[in-house]
Amino acid sequence: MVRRLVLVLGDQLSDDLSALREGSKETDVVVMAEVRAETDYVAHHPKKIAFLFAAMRKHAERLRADGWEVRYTKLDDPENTHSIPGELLRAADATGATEAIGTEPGEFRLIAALEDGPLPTHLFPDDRFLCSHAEFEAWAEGRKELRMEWFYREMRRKTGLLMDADGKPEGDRWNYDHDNRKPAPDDVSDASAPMRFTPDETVEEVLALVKAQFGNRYGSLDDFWLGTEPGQARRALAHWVKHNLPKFGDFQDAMVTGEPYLYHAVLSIYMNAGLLGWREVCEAAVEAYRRGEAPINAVEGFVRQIIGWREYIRGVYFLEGPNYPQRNELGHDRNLPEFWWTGETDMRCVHEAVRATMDNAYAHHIQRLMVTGNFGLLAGLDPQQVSEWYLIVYADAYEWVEAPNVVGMSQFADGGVVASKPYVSSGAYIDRMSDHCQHCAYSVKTKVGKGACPFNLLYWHFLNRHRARFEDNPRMGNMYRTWDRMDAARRDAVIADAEAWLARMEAGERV
Ligand code: FAD
Ligand code: DLZ
Ligand code: SF4
Repeated sequence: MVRRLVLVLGDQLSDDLSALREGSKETDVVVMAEVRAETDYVAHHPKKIAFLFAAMRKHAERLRADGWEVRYTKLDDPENTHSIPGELLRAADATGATEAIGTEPGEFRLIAALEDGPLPTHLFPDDRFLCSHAEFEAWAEGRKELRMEWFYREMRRKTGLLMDADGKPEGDRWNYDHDNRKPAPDDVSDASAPMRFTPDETVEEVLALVKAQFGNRYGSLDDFWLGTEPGQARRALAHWVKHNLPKFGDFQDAMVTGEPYLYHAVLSIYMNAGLLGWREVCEAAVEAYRRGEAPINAVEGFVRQIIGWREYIRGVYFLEGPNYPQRNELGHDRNLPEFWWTGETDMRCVHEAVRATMDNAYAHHIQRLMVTGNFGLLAGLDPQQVSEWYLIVYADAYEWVEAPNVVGMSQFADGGVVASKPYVSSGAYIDRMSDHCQHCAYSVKTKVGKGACPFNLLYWHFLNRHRARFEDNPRMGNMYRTWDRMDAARRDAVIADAEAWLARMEAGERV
């Protein structure tokens, strides 16, 4: 029998992986490697690296216990070539293997490196997802617009999740989003923080390595509490279903100072690395609904995020191809301001989101979309710099999921593949959904002049500078009519104030 290498990447830590299914414990050798090419292609948050390395080391042990021969390279191994193709080649030399197999990586960059690498490597589809590339392509074929809602209904039918015996959606409605927009509650004392895990020996060893090698990077390594094995991820899921799922729907779009997680699941970190699968996560939520422990709006909303949004986003990444992350349809080119890295800004909402991100390698969806994302789009930041920032700072970020969310949904740089209109809002939205404005140096009620909230100024600046593109969009007509009703002197003052504010930001002043 030919001896082959079976590559398992850092975000492929699932027991049921196509490459492992295709490999043979009798003849093949699993290769796993901690390498600089992966830690440094962008300067990932140290917590993300620590989480992955610890989870990788434990996965290697599980595979060994399961009867696999595993060649595992630690980052500080003096022989480490520091690239995945390099480690495959070294393993081939050592074992006599002449070819490798793997599961398709979630980034075009790494797919190309493996396909063009020195060792013949065959990649099998990543069937840990519900929707294959071919199925998504077939769904997208001939459609003028790739609306997530229609895709989601297909996935509901396909899985049978929240469907009744007649093939109708549970409760006769496909989507309960309308019920899921409650503003920040006054009291969130019942929101439970995600389940925390005390670092064990493996995690401690990795934390020391990451501190020594990546300690100077953006992001804090302190207070590491993430789970790093499937059993822990499952306990975190059960904990969230019990404590927070019931309120997840109601307050999905809310933001509260000092509550970085609110009722969110904090499960994408585990799911994207392979420690949890879409089915068990959805089933845990649906079972809570069946037991009468969580309402339909919460459970449907959650299931939609997983079999709808998550699968749709991945479908778009692979459908649109390797150039997708480079798109810049709005021609935005402003550099990222320093406060995206430090949180040092008078904008309370941005400060909260950036500080939480630095501390936890996590921010919830509405902070990502309506605070930092919204700001980036309004201020005309270069979408590639914005995208790189998101890839660096979040522990759940891999390009397949990060790029369509950032370049597409949040920055509209794909020209409307993911979003039918740009996700822009003035300060009023943030004020309605959060308590941040109450603690802010700016005044959200002030639209122009001294102390005006920058989101108010930049909102009109954005609409004004992109008028030719958006004024005929039926969902944006109202915005332009409101703008046109303002008297000309006020419009000029808003634009002048917005430009002065942007100039101060670009000059590096505290804004
Ligand atoms: P919850 O809010 O509790 O949602 C439950 C689950 O639904 C998540 O765990 C996730 O698996 C899934 N989900 C929800 N929305 C999306 C979505 N739009 N795309 C994919 N999955 C989704 N998600 C990532 O996993 N990685 C990223 O790099 C990432 N970057 C983002 C960047 C921007 C600008 C935006 C607007 C969204 C991004 N998202 C990303 C989607 C979403 O914000 C995160 O999945 C979510 O915040 C993760 O936290 P949670 O587990 O507490 O999610
Ligand atoms: C994100 C990441 C990091 C930081 N380090 C490694 C690593 O050292 N070894 C590895 O196999 N994978 C790592 N990863 C995950 C890969 O970057 C990921 O597989 C690709 O980005 C494709 O999704
Ligand atoms: Fe953010 Fe404006 Fe509110 Fe300040 S006033 S928190 S900048 S929306």
